Amino acid sequence: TAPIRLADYTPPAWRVSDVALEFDLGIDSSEVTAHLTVHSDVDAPLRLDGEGLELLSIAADGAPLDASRWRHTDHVLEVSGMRDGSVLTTRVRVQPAANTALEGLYLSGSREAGFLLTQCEAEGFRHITFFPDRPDVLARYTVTLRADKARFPVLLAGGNPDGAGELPDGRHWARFVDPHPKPSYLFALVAGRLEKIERDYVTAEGRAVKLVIWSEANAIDSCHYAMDALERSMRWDEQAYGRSYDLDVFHVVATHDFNMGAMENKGLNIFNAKYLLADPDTTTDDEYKAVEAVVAHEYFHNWSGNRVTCRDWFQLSLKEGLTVFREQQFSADMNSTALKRIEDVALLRRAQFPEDAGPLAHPVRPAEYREINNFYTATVYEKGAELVRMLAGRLGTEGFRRGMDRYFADNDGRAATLEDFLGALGTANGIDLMPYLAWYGQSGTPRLRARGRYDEGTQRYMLTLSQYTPPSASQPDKHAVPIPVKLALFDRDGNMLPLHLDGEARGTEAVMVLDASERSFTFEQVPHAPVPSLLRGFSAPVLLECDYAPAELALLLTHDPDGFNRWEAGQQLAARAFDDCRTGGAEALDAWSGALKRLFGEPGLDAALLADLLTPPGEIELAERQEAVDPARIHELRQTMQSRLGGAIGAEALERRYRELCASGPLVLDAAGKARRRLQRRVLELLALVSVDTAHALADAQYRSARGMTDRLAALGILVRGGAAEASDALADFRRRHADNPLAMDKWFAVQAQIPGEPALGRVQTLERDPAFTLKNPNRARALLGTFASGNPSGFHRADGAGYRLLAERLATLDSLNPQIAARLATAFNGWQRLEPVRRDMARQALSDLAGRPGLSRNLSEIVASVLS
Ligand code: HT7
Ligand code: ZN
Repeated sequence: TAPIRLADYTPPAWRVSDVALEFDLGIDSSEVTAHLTVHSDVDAPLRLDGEGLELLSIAADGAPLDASRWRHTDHVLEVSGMRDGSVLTTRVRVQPAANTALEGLYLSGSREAGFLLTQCEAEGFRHITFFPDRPDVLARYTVTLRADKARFPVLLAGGNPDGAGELPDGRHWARFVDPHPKPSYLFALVAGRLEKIERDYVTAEGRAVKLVIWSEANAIDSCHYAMDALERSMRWDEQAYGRSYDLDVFHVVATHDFNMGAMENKGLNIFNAKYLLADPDTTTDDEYKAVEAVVAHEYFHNWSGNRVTCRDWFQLSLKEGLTVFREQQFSADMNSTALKRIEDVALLRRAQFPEDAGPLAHPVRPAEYREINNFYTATVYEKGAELVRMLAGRLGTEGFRRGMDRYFADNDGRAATLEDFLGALGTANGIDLMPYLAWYGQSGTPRLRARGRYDEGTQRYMLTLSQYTPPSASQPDKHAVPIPVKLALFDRDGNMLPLHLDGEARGTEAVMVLDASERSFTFEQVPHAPVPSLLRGFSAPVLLECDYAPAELALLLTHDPDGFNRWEAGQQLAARAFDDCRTGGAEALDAWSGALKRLFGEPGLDAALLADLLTPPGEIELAERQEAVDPARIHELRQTMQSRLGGAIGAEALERRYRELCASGPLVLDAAGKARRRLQRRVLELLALVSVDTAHALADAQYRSARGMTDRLAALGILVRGGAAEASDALADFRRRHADNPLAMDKWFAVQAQIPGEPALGRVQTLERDPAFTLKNPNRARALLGTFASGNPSGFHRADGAGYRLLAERLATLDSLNPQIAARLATAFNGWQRLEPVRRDMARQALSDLAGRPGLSRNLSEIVASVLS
């Protein structure tokens, strides 16, 4: 298929003002009647999208349509002779139980006990009925659901309830009206046997709202945390952005069968159960945070995405980047600003930087795509959020709020573009932000070079900043982008120096904007050669290149008052320590382990921050800095550097600290409890590298006495990844204990898929034969195959290529069931060109074999072709 291009955008020839949908729901067969009131002022046929629909009838303004007036080809229904204001009625049949792609109307769970639901973003609505399925067609929806009452007692759709009643033959109906015009991708329905919890909420504007969370009966007690998170999110959006909820009901539904994390359908959010259900026995601390974050993210879409939507899918980051940023702000406010920033930057480096450095690189606003589902990427989400953060930083808190108010006011009820966004932010502040558009149109991570020169005679420090973005195949000439560099200068005792720039005192922290290829900034009244702390708070998504001496990084790691910057200095130093392990050097390794040993003994240092400081960059990030990547060697060297750290701190000190951190009493889910568990886990991991038997005995004891999933899974991971003798009993116990809980069982599969090195493949193959494994469930497929391929570099990248062949085989099978999931898992091959030659050849062979298979989906073939290019 030919690519769809941003440059070819044209407004829709036909608009739809009102949609009345009627569903006669059944598991094997559902009938959908759609009445579309259509409008146009041009003389063109009405073209509607539709895929996999059995057309039963078609009429215009109540009269059956003559066959000469319509044509149904492949994926399009074309109708001629429609007038402005006419109503087109189509009736189609779809088959929910046969829908394994989980796009459109499908069945979650078993035929006997499962429920029906929809997923429409990005282009699922065309699998439900004929419609101009594009985000710039906004319509008012009235939805009537009819179904057997015993099998489908609960009937839900987006919008406000507008009546319900009984029908003959044990059937019933329910109607919903959404007063807010919306694009088709925000349509949703749910029908089945579900339980609920409810809460009353009154918005800042005085609207009484019923909040309802639905799940299958056995999970309803695990919905309370999400309800609290939802209420916190609603309050926060009122306070931080002045945005209130705008319907009388807000429904949220959990499903175990979902392609992504969650979906912000207007008034009817649908969640992957992984991001909604939470209880201490099966949910880790990190997962609790993820539930809070995803609940908030989907809720925040109600304004950034729903009230103001996207003109076309090229603008996806307009809603996703902005909403990720809003969630980041919320999570920082609810928890810890420094820890949240560390988490987000670590994610960016682990997921987005590699994407931006390889054949899958694309701009935050791509210029073209074949399959839009392949563009829900770390670049669109995470880098997109970083771009909003830069804009917010440029405008300051008040200016950004002013700009956002303007954006929402000007674009409410519209399908907007990134130009609309930058325009509103800029206009509200009298600033031209359009230079930032360059960030949206260019792929690749810019390199930021920093060189400092101190002149003792004049007491001046000149900092020269320059930028460079490596060319890519589709963009051989990259342009300079505006890079805000927040910085501070430290003296040799670790104190921040006052900044004097251009004769002006600027406090101790300032932002320099590098708006060209190179610029120099001269600081005056600098008493000694300073140590610059650059890019504070990660003020721009770039790769910093600065020739720090290890001692300078150790100084920042030890003294920077800001938790994030401390961590950042530690990460840079750790990367250098890794190089020492590779080359036999010692300077950085000693500086890193020495500084951390001192911090380990420092009273009062936040336990969670210390845990993060003690964690070097992951194997994926370390591989990014290398040529001819050998993942097994990287794993080995990272283990070595960590054992050097463990050795520097000392087994005795580690064990002592571990025992101090072991809690007695009930499980507490507050920040202190989470921090303690995080550090306890890290300390035990380090101990396992210097005193393995002691650590395994402690892990075994921890597994058995654990009061919650965080401690239980941490212990299990240490035993399983460390190849401990105790591992198999612990795994058997875990399975017995959690056999009925799919989310816990996903962890059981995932933890085993993380076994490092050669043995991982055999374990994965054994687990594939486990009765609890199925490729049909995305969470299960991701837990085993996704963790193996994307989360276990030394296991997946076996030197004999068997990991590549296994993945390629499974992708072919998975593609026939669920192309979205197959395509996503295939991104594990990204970066194969940078592998050492033996692995590179085998990865290429596996990919070429896969590419040569007949009948691959558009989703998978696009990823495979891009990765191979
Ligand atoms: N906006 C949602 C995207 C999404 C999605 C996209 C493609 C296929 C399935 C999907 N499920 C959800 C999620 C979000 O960013 O909030
Ligand atoms: Zn989103």
